[in-house]
Amino acid sequence: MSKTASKLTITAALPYTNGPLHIGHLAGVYVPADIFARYWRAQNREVAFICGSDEHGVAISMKARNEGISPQEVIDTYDGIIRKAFQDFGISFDNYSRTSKPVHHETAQAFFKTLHQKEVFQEITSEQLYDPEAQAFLADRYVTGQCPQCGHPEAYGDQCEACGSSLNATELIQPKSTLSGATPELKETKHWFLPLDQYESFIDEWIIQGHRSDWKPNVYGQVKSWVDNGLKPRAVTRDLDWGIPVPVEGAQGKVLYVWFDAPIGYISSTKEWAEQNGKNWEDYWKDPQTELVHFIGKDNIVFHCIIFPIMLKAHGDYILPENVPANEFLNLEGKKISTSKNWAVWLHEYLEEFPEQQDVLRYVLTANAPETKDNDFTWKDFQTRNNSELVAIYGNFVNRVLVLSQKYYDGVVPAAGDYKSQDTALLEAVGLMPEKIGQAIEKYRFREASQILMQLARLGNKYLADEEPWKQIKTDAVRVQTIMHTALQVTAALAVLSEPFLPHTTQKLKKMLHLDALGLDWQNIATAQELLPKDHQLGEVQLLFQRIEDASIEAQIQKLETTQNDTTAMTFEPQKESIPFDTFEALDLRVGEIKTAQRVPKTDKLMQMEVDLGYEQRTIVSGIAQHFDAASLIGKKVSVVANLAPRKIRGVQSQGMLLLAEDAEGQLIFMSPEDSNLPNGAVIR
Ligand code: B3M
Ligand code: ZN
Repeated sequence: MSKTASKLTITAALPYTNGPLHIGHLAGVYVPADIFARYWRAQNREVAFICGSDEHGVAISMKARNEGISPQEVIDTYDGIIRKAFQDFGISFDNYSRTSKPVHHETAQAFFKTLHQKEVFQEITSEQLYDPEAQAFLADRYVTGQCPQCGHPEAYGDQCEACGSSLNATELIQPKSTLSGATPELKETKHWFLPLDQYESFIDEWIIQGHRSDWKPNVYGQVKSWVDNGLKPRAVTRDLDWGIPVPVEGAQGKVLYVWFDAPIGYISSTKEWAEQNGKNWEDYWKDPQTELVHFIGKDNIVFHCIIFPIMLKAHGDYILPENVPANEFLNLEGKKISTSKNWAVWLHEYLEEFPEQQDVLRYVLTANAPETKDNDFTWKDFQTRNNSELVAIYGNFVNRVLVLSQKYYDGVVPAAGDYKSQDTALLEAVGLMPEKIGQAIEKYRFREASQILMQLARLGNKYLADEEPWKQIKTDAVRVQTIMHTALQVTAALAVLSEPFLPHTTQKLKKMLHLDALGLDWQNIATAQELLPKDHQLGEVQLLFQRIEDASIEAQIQKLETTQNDTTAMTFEPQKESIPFDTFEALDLRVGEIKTAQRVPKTDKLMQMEVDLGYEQRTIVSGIAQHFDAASLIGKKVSVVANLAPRKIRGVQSQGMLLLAEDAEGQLIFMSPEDSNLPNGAVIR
């Protein structure tokens, strides 16, 4: 069956409504997903491009807590900001819903009930982390600690963003409540666990044995490492007051884990859309002919390749994703994008400073997309690609063709005379473009596809420069008619093939070419040479792109530096709840001296050190190996939390914690005692 005969369900990760969107979101998820959706629609395929706001979870209730407002006020604010950003950037969802809607609550609760009735869950009463100060169980972002997999010092209770691992909070090393800073206690509570371990062979057969050769190596590799490490049961309920109530007996006060409910948000958003458009949502989620593709960032791979597929498999009547082309991360001017440090280019701010230039950002983020490795966005590269590609090649070519057509023929397409070899060579090259661009898009290689499109503009630009109609017009008007007729065909092809990448530009270009009257599609370009027939009336000419000057780039870089260092603009980690003096007194802080240091084998972040406390030597493991080399640590005076209960970290018994802070560049700095004459063991008060 031809690909276009089957339906295609495309999902894009549901953004949390706890903050605005930045360029990393567009580059990682939404622009590639939109190119994919627009492309397949252009092939006349039935597409459901689905997304919505992810409105539960601790990230939102924490934001509400920190700002002293309700979670509902938080989600209403950011749902509006995010929706507008998607509209402004032409992200063409067929439906953008929100998981706070009743349709989603009903869908997620029904899904949970089905699994419950099929006795899929393990109902386990176990000890979970509890904050005695805040009197709350510590789920997900309510607790941080060292990742047991990679040693990242700030892993969350459910996930480590550094290595992507999905965690149970009790696995965290030296956990700490983000509500009060207290060290959590263990307290019994009952949760419903999804027995991922029982579906290990399913995942193994479906992905690993299925040799998903068309899956990106970074995705396939992550899944394989989790299966190799062995899948463990994961709690899919939480003791939280913000979320979807668990719809079964004995679950009072409990809500669905946000990563259980959120992927079901794709289904409820499809339901909502289908109902509004007289369609059957099950055609998009249960028909084995339908293809399902999830667009996400790499930190969401475990949820979309393991947990959600197991939920769908356990439910029994859903299709599974055909592909999950997760992108890596986009950095900004050489550093990780950080919302807490305000090191980001916010979409709503971009549009204030570069009005009507959404396509420039879409193009640059596509041409530079982190498709197989983390990549870097720099304002200089943004300016260069705009000025030397969009303006100097694409825009310049189109503008010259249309201005000359106005000048020579009053904007009416001239008939072609006899073609020369260079004319037919160009038209043949144009005819191959739909296939070349389409193949790249179908393989999720959007960078490559965008450069093939730019190559088309280059060919047109070079043809015009070579043929110099503005010179030949004086001596051979008939030849110039053929040249201009040929060049106009290229502008028509550009207009149609640019649509997935540059939707706003395409609208302008189609208007200038009066293209809508002709109803051209990708197939026309592959086969016909007469895209714009003779006597076709062209429209008003306007510039498609404008140069970006150094000053505006400098201003952006300056703005980044200022807001990053400007304490007023900068958002700090929320200060923790105040603690009674005796909680502080319970801490025993000492001066220590590092005597030996070596990296913990098979980890890239963990350093094992022998620290002299004067009265004894301690073995301490710390996630600092990427910030310091072992040799530089020897002899360093450090501040040590000496009375921390020992913890086993990757097989090493760690007896204490070193105090460090992170500077604005993300570099860890020791909170070292100034005076190195302080004796080891001296108490820090
Ligand atoms: N809300 C995005 C994130 O992890 C998360 C995606 C849900 S997709 C179902 O930032
Ligand atoms: Zn980790």
